Amino acid sequence: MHMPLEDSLGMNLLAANQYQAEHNREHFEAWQLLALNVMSSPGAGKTALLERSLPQLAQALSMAVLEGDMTTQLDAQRLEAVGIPVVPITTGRSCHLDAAMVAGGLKLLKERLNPQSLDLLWVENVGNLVCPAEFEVGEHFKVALLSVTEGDDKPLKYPLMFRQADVVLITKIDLLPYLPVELKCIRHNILSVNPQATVIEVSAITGEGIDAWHQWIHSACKAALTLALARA
Ligand SMILES: Nc1nc2c(ncn2[C@@H]2O[C@H](COP(=O)(O)OP(=O)(O)OP(=O)(O)O)[C@@H](O)[C@H]2O)c(=O)[nH]1
Ligand SMILES: [Mg+2]
Repeated sequence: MHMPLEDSLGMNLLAANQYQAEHNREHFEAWQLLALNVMSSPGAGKTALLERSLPQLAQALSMAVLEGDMTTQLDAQRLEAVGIPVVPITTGRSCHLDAAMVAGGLKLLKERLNPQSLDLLWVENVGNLVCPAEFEVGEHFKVALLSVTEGDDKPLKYPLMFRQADVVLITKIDLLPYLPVELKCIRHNILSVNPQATVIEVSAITGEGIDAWHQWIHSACKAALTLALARA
């Protein structure tokens, strides 16, 4: 059977990415380091969530961030201000991080610290609800954010992101009183494309739901450690 050229190129690209992603994951496991890939459309609140969460999580976990952005280092600067080591990855024309870019980020991170001293590596992906879902970077879990201002239909219109997510955070719930949107409808649409997803409602402004989110992170760390020990 003949595959159209663009399809076979696309397949090769994804296969090469997958190969590099597995390589990254081998490093994470050797370092006993949990890697989380945080994805959403632009402005859903990825950086704000990290700004809210990292100071509290830092009391128990040693962390670093790989910060993907197309042009600026603005998000990296916001997170450096929180006191967590951040490596900016400028993707240029690419609307997503890929595994090779993350490998490059890891190399820079290793110049600054010993990755074995870390418990948790955050990867904030480029704001985009489509492409980041196609490119694994070696993460253990995918975290997708959907803000209430985006409308309840987004899980149905962009299903891959929500189908692949291990946890979906419905963000900016402090804005619900001002919007013609039903939380239960957003939740229903997420679960209709991914019945296994853990769904947590949060506000980075008021802190509502943040404890439940942190509990999820601590159980993800335990799950990754158990898996690493079982493989060792
Ligand atoms: N009301 C409200 N605003 C929020 C919340 N979280 C984020 N915001 C605001 O939403 C805007 C975008 O937040 P960011 O954290 O920059 O979003 P992001 O997903 O990191 O954006 P990109 O990295 O550009 O894709 C900012 O003005 C935030 O202050 C929230 O929980 N409630
Ligand atoms: Mg951001």
